[in-house]
Amino acid sequence: MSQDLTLFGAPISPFVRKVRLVLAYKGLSYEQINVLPFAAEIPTEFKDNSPLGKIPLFKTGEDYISDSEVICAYLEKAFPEKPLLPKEPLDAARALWFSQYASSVMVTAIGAHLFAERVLAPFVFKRDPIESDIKLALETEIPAILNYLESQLQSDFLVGNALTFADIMVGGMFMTLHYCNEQVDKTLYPKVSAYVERVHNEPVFANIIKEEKAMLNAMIA
Ligand SMILES: N[C@@H](CCC(=O)N[C@@H](CS)C(=O)NCC(=O)O)C(=O)O
Repeated sequence: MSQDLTLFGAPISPFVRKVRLVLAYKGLSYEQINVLPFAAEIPTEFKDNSPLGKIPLFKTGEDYISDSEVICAYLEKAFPEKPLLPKEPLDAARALWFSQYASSVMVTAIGAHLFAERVLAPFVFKRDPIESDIKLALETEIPAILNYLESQLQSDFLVGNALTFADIMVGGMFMTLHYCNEQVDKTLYPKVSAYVERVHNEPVFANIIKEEKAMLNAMIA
């Protein structure tokens, strides 16, 4: 590889996970520096080079890039082998749409309302969960997401017949759902349930799921 790559962030963040999945899929090696934005100790290099203080931050050579979508766009251009953005313009738009949808709607419901309250609140933040957020996620927001995805799935993957940025981010959010001990109901959402199983069995996902599960178990022990 021609230049050093460094990823700053905590793998359990869905935005950091997205970049880790893309790096792994493209077969790129990199250094990982753990940064938790709310921790007492934040590395100076991260503070000095992350304008919004959010993870992930990425370093390529001597340059820094913020925001997971932007980092992924960079990786796709810099390392075009094993593409994750379809060539056909409308397919590319659809892949980016699902990535956006997962980064906004799914992160709010599954990440902020369910995972943060059911897992992070008791085990990391050491406070009582906000039960109304969990209820909102489970009874309203997540069913709406599953209905939408069920209506959109037409083949093995969200766009065409190959893994794209859409599956990277959507599949990643289903990892978070599983960490909350929730599964997709096979009877109500047969296409989504089969899709999640298929994507999570892709080698790139299977390896990262194994790594993250070990980290999560250590975190909540
Ligand atoms: N749009 C950003 C969102 C990144 C983000 O919100 N990361 C969260 C962790 S999951 C964070 O760093 N939060 C700290 C903060 O908002 O100060 C991206 O895609 O990278």
